[in-house]
Amino acid sequence: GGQANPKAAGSAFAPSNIALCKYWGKRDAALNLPINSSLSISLGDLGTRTELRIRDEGIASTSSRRAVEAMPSSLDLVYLNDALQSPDSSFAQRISAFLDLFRPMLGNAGFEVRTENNIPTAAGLASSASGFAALVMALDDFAGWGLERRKLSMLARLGSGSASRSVYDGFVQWHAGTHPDGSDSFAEKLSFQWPEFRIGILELTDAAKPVGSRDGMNRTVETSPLYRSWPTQAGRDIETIRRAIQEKDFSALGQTAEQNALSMHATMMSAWPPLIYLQPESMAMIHQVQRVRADGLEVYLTIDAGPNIKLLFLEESEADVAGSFPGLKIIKPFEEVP
Ligand code: 2P0
Repeated sequence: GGQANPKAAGSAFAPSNIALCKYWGKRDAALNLPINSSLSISLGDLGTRTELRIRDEGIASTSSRRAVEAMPSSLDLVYLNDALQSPDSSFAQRISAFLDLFRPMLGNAGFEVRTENNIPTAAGLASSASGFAALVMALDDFAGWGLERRKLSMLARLGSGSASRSVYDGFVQWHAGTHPDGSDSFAEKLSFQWPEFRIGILELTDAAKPVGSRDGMNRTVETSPLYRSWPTQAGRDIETIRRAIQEKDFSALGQTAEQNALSMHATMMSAWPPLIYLQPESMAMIHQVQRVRADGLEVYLTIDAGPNIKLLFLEESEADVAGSFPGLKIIKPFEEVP
């Protein structure tokens, strides 16, 4: 019955986020503790909605029931955009491994997890960030824990580092912390609104990235001679970006975010074997951003561990930016909060 505690089902939405000062490198792989603090902007209503219930309770349709009976050995049933995922898939395995952390306190049951992404799952638009944030919040809703945001952020971090930032809207800072147990490594919302802030997403290619972020950052920390300068730069950049947000100094924000992203890519490229996430289309776009900026249009870019480019600009430049970059998807992070 639905009156019992825990609830029959828990559900939550979490936005995706894009870092302006990047998280790159861990000091603890098991707890996802970062070497440097990072700062992001959440993407409003673009993200993940997740629903969670105990498995086998109230399976509605016969087709679902048949699908379930076909895989009796799996503990959890994991759906992504309505499609049941194989328990051998890395997607289902990461979710089940995460749920293992909470199972003992929730009756050791298997779960049915339904997750819907409204962001393109393409390279570089992190769905693990919104995914684990939504999963933790759905668990909290299901179990009736009523955890404070800071705790939700720390739990989401255990699923994926960047997920620690996706439990909030707007600008968010993830404090790296120094404790080996992670008790001071959580994200916090920066209270500044910037309604004119725009993000443009260019999906250049949906080619799967050759190396995931997780292995990529470990390889960078272990082998890149440039990585030793990264924590210092990230520390400087995050302060500059914080100040720029506070003072609404878009030029300072854009310049610092672009330099931060390209510096991260420099550490990736100098790893061995080299990590080159940029594709020819990415390079062409980087040069085009420089060209239009030289022509007086104030637009900056950021790039994650993938080939796609994200543009940063203000509402006043929206028409010109859209004209210069056909196919651009424009996100208004402060106007699309659900
Ligand atoms: C970020 N990225 O700050 C950086 C920039 C990619 C490039 O956080 O191993 O999926 O799960 O902690 O969070 C992607 O890494 O890695 C990421 P894990 P995660 O957004």
